[in-house]
Amino acid sequence: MTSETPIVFYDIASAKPLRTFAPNPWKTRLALNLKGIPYRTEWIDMPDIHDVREKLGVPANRTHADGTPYHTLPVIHDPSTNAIVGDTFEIALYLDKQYPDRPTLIQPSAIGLTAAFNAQIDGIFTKYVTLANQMPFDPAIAEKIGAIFAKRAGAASLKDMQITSGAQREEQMVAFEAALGELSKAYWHTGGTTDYFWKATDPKQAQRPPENRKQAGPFLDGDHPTYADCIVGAWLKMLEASMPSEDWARVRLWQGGLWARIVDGLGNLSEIK
Ligand SMILES: N[C@@H](CCC(=O)N[C@@H](CS)C(=O)NCC(=O)O)C(=O)O
Repeated sequence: MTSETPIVFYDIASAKPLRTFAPNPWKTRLALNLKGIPYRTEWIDMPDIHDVREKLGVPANRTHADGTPYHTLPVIHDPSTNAIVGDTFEIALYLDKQYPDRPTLIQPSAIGLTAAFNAQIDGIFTKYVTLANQMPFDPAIAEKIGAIFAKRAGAASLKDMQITSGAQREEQMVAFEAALGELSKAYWHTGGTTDYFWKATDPKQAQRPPENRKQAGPFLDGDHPTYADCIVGAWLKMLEASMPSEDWARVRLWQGGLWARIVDGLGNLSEIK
């Protein structure tokens, strides 16, 4: 691959300034940056995703509740091989296979494990996605996008699906904190699988990580991110872009500031090229 043939990365356009906000495109952007592969972004308005994928000849990879397929981003087109890949996980596998001399995203022995982790993480964050009620849609098409989401969910409008304030939102925030508390146990350097680590209401019960683990982090396996960290990081970047700032500030501090350390630790991989 030469610099004349950067990968084309199709991402969902936001309001100006153009920036990534959707979680799946974030997974791929973090992965491309982690591998250090030259690429350029092609920004696509959400209502145009269908036509763009059809034109590229990529089959739809998600289905509505009634079983009908629909198109999504990201897609990558690699001019050096002419490969077009339209699913985040397949993109990660393609990049490792095609560019083995760059940092590995997924160890060959952990492909199934990482796929299961991806599904698990998507499930946790999707459950609370309505808390991200300030997605930076382009105002010119925001209504159209809202109508797409509402129709899919069988709601009258996007506003109807969102709990923007009040006791119900607070309940959701508390439940989300607990869900992320469960996830925080996967970070071995935070102290293991006991609830006491993050629910340390009684200081006598709080489990302290062993000395050698305190130094590690902030990623799942220590100092160096892999694709699994891109998956979690992608959802955190979505929240950063799309939650009211005061709520995002709370999430950053949950579980002893773990989420802030992760998202900040991915700072140099978050460049939008
Ligand atoms: N399984 C797909 C899912 C991709 C996906 O759901 N992308 C979302 C953005 S995060 C999308 O394009 N949504 C378009 C829509 O909802 O119409 C992948 O991993 O690439």
